[in-house]
Amino acid sequence: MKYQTNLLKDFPNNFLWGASTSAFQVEGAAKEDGKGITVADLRSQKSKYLDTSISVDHYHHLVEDIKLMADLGLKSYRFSISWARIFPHGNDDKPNKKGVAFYNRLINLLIENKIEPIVTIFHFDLPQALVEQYNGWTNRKCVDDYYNYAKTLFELYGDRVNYWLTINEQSLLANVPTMNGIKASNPENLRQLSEQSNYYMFLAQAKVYRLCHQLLPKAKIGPAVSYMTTLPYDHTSLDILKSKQLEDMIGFIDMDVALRGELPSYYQRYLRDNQITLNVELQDQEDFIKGRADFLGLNWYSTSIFKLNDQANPKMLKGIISGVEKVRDNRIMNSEWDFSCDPQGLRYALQRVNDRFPNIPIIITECGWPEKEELINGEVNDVNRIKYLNNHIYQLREAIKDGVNVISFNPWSFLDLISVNDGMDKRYGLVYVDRDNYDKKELKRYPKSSYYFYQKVINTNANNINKMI
Ligand code: BGP
Repeated sequence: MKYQTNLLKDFPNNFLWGASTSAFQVEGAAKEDGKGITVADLRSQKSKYLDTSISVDHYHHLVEDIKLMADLGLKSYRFSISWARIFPHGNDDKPNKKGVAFYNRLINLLIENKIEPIVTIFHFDLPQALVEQYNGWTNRKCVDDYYNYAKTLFELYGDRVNYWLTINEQSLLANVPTMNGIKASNPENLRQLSEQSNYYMFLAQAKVYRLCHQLLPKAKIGPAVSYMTTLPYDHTSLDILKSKQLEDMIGFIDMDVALRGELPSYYQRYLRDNQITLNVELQDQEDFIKGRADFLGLNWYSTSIFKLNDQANPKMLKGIISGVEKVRDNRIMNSEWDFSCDPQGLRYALQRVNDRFPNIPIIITECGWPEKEELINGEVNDVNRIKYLNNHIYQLREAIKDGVNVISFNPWSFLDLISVNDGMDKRYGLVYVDRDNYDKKELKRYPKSSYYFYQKVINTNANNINKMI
């Protein structure tokens, strides 16, 4: 008898080719139809660029934007629901009808166009009222409020939504606590508060995984995790250990808790070494054991190479792992914002995740290339983005051939949107939106060259991609 492998040779026919956005970065209408103010709204008001009051006005361009998605041929669309559009204060007695209606329209339009909704429950935009009531995620009450919000979404939209993402990039929220609006009277207390909030976010998700399985047995749910490929600059054991620590503490931690149902030992050690004690309750353990994710959403953009440097202490890593600096590999294409284009890094990352959690279904929830762009005669010829997409999709197929169970690819972003730190200067979209940081212009939409390239990818199930370019 001959051994026959059952590994796939290519993208499966039901592969979900999608695209991605998040509410505050596209919707605008920040104070319309009863929506409450969020931490993201306040944070953007302080930015030197534009704020979220208009963003790219997706709220008022819904039909047009979904027509563009349908023409592109999208099979899935990953977007987030704004908590404060459903519950303006985060925990109101009743949901806000107009907010509920907006997402009903959005989801119905997607379904009419045979586009699978992939819904993020919480993407960086905590209702500000919860910060004012009890300092947001630092308080156990936030677990209950998130649970109730998620339950409301399952009841409202669960008949049409099969894929749910619980929290976007929790490790970023834990490492940059201002993203969650956390206030500390004493700055030295910030790390303690931030880790407590990290714990509550883990707990809230565990409870919501379980709830989703109870209420919506056919639906699948998982976290949207930030995971970059982390490589050591030098190849001494010391460097490799440091690189592994970074990978564990920034990338794997969210996956480990979601799939193994406990705080990993490397994180417990970090808490102990930093004299951080968490408030836990007996019942929590059962919640963690019984609430596990079905798949992993991965936000993967690029590879980072780290070099040991005692003096270096990049802001995001502060308090977690200091003493490393990021080094650029000039042999490959690098964007202005220190993102490298390293497609093999994606294949490697997927292999590492698959090694740790064999055969876990993976949805690429974000992956994209930022550029400063201008409209020239109604066109944007974004050749670097095409190169990025082509080569990453090529390597994605290689990962599938390796046996990694990737079921969906949702590049960031469907249309230009406001970047978390760089406003409209840093564009990722397949569709250009004609506005800049200072002038909202007419907010007209123009498909870029990458839109037409990706359309062909979807139409041919990536048969048009047969070499790296
Ligand atoms: C991820 C976020 C997105 C998006 C993206 C690009 O971390 O989930 O919301 O913003 O990164 O980052 P930036 O906007 O900083 O360019």
